[in-house]
Amino acid sequence: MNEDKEINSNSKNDQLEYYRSADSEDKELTTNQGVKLTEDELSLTAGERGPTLIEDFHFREKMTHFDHERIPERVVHARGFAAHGEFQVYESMKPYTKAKFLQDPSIKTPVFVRFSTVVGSRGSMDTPRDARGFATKFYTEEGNFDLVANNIPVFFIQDGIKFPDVVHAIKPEPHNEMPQASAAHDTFWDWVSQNQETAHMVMWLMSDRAIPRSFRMMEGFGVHTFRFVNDEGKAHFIKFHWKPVLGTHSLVWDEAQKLGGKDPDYNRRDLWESINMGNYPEYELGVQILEEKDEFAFDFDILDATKIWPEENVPVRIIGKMTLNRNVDNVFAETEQVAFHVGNVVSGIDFTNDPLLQTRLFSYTDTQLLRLGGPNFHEIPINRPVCPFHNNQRDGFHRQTINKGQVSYRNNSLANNSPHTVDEENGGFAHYQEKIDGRKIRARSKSFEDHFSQSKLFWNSMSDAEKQHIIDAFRFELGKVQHKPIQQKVVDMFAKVDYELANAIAEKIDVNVPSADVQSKVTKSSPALSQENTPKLPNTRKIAVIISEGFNGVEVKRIIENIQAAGIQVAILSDKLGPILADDNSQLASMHTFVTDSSVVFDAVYIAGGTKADKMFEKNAKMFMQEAFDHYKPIGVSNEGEQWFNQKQFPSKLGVIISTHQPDHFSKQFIDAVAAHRFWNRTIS
Ligand code: HDE
Repeated sequence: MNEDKEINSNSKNDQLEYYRSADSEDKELTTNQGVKLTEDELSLTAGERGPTLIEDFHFREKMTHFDHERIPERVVHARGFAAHGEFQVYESMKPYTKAKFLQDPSIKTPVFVRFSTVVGSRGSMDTPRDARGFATKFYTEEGNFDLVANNIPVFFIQDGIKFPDVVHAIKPEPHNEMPQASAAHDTFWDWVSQNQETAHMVMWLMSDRAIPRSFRMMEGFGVHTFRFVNDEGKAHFIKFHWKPVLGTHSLVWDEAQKLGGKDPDYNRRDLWESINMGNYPEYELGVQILEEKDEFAFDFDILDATKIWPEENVPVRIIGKMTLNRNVDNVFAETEQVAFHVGNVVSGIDFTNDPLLQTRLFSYTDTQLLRLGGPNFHEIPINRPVCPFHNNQRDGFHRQTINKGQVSYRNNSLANNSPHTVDEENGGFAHYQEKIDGRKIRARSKSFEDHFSQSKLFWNSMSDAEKQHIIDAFRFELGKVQHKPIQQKVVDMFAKVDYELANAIAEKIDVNVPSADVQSKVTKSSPALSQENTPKLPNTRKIAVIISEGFNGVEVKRIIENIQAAGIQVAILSDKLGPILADDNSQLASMHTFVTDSSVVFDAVYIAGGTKADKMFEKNAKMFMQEAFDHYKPIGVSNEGEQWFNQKQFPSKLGVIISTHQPDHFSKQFIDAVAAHRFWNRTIS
């Protein structure tokens, strides 16, 4: 397949088309053997009230297949959602890498991206406090390159031999399998306090990064240091970044928890609907590039996955863009069966001695052998490269390819020693010839010992609101811990980051005030780490417009037109579904009610009013408004909505846009407020 074809953005879709089942509509029902069936709802019995007969091959086949429908979920990152898209480099990266998909700006490489939470089971909610996986498979002309990234740039541990331990500690506790999809329990915090290299990642985990508003609004990080190698064999150290065009935005913790019940599919629905509407998520690919001579130029070790390279010291160079433009046809076939592997690299991209990276190189194939049932999972359509592949591997469970010929070994003379190897100049992968000289030893370099300087850098970089969110998150998580000594040890640990932080936690969880003199002395900050400094755009945000009968038809419709023109999605909400009559006898169709939806599924609310609004507002809108207000969301009010809002005496008007009966002026202010995302400095009580 695809033996001689050039790769383009449709290559993967074309390949998948070959495997798509024919549409079943109007087709005859058959068994898997193709036997046409006369009946599908009654099993074969001896008499109408008699025993069921084992010769019923149809029943046996149907039930057997059903009985075997499940495969093991991923041991981590079990809950995920994916989409197809394309990647295009902005300018040739030839000086740094020979990877073909990074050479030519006119080439569109097909990609498949799976986003995930880490800890929860496959059926858990989308919005727990957790890191998010952001795994991309690039189907390049030289083979698949997998960038298996997270939305947090550092990891809990420095050496992958501890991965089973940290995962056991954070997953539900084994004796009672609680809590689901949450770090807020004793074993996790016990582990944190016993393994202080976790400090930096835990700071990120307690921050707003761990509750993203949307998969479309989060960054991605390759975490490890990789290498780019050019066609002269020269290498650079690099780190990969994804930067969402819409900026990096987060939920409020209370909102995230409520969404877990109101819409557990919140993030996947957002991705699915956005792509269906043509609001294609876009991410720019960035790389931080370091000369090999600068390997030791920093006060951290560049091989340590608990460290970032601050963007202010090593700028992120934006090199291309990925657009997700197609939803999957079948979640199991594509999203569930996709197998990413950090070891899937192409010529021009290579590894480093980061000990965390090295252990990942073992784990991914190993886990997929079990999950996907044997060594041929590269043949599953979603995993197949779009370029040709030939070797002497044969057989195994679920082999699809019918390899022709007598020979399945090298060296051979019977088939001209085919398939033949390829030299480096012609695209053969040659591992970077790093000189290694050392003793076999179980020890870690002293350059990995500082766990607190970058934790403090992160803390220093947060806005006041972001700092408060981190404090609140620690109070929540540690407040759920049952063992006092664990709470105390964690507070003492984070006193090494920042005294104010640790003290603020201690004060609410009934443990001793930590020592003031152990905190990190770092005073630097990195503005790139704060979400305050992210792009802020109104596009694709979802707004509830609340109306009742008798609303101001001319004004409301004008405002809706304006906000839609800014790319905002409008959901008309009332106390009933169907047409709602305006004061000028025009109407708008309500597709949402206070029963079907709550404020947490919207980014902002516009209370337009209506002559019959009073009763409806008093009964239903009160909760809706209060919640939107407490989640710092933009609020627009006009007409009866305004009167009603004023009666409620909310403690702040920050982020509340009040109509001046100049709809265009109001729209502009409201659109700006929506772009601002949240008004964190609003006084909410
Ligand atoms: Fe993974 N990780 N991981 N991980 N990881 C898996 O592979 C592992 C790490 C990441 O959507 C597993 O197929 C080890 C860092 C993503 O299918 C498993 C270590 C980063 C996904 C595994 C790490 C990641 C996985 C489970 C420490 C960010 C989901 C199922 C050395 C750079 C991919 C599977 C998808 C999945 C092992 C740490 C990202 C068990 C041993 C750091 C996005 O193989």
